[in-house]
Amino acid sequence: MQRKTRIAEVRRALLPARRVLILSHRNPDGDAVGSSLALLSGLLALGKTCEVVNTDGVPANLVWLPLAERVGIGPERDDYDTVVFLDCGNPDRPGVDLAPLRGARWINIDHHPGNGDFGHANLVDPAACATAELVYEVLVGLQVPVGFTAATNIYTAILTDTGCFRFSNSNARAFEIASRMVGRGVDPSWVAQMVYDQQPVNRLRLLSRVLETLELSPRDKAACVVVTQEMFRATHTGVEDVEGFVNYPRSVCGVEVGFLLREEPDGRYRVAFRSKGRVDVAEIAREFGGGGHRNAAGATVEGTAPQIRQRIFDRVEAACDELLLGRREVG
Ligand SMILES: [Mn+2]
Repeated sequence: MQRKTRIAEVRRALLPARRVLILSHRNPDGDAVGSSLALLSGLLALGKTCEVVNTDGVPANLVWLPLAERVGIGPERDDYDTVVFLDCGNPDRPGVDLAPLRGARWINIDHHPGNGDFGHANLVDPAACATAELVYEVLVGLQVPVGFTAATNIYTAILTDTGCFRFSNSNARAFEIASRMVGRGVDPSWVAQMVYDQQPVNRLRLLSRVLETLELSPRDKAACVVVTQEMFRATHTGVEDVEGFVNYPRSVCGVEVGFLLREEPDGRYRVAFRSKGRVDVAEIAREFGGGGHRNAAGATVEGTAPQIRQRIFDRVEAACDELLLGRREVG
């Protein structure tokens, strides 16, 4: 279905809504928080009662976002007529009890490939640079003015989800909307400073330990770093401090796929994959029971760090061999 039709569908679902719950995925990023708050500002302007919930709260580098103080960590009522899922590939991603929400109308707005259209209304487009792009279009469809508050949230979501306009989702639309948001008063230099230049010193102490674990696969196509619970304890840090670390192994010269293994309290490992674009890491993540985008994906895996690292090294090297073969056939 065309995006326009989907937007109209979401608009029709939102217009009669009175009590709206806005949800996004656990361990939220700039897109999860930014798209939630942008939608909140639009729905408040339409006079709706809204609650924004993220089980993990707002990460420290995003607490300055306009309306961030409105994010709660659990639903406070059980009489919502509408629930909006943002940036969630499936309804379990927010980590909230869905049973009391079954009677509400579910609206699903997302850009993850493989999103199962689990809502009553679905606006899912993997071509969107961020969920916030889709939220922006919904706000335009609802004819609510996009002021400084919504603009700052949308701009920040696009900035962070495109990796500061470096990832392959940095398309013309990303720049177009970002430019419009600057036109509404967003200051890019200020936003970048607020998001990226306020790092807690403990995060850098953690980073220095993590970089010590850097290993490359035999032919340097994959690079891996490991984060352990012991490192968190030693540096007084937590999961939220790891955000972005996976870009270091990915940034190594010649490497196609960077990945980070993060030890969970139960001993399993959360794997974050990042590709430079040639290797589809969503496919690899699926083989490990996870999923995601072509260039950014994740999975939770059992085993020791060296075992998991070896399995992924083998898999990435095989994928690179296939690419090479493919190129020869073409040539
Ligand atoms: Mn996103």
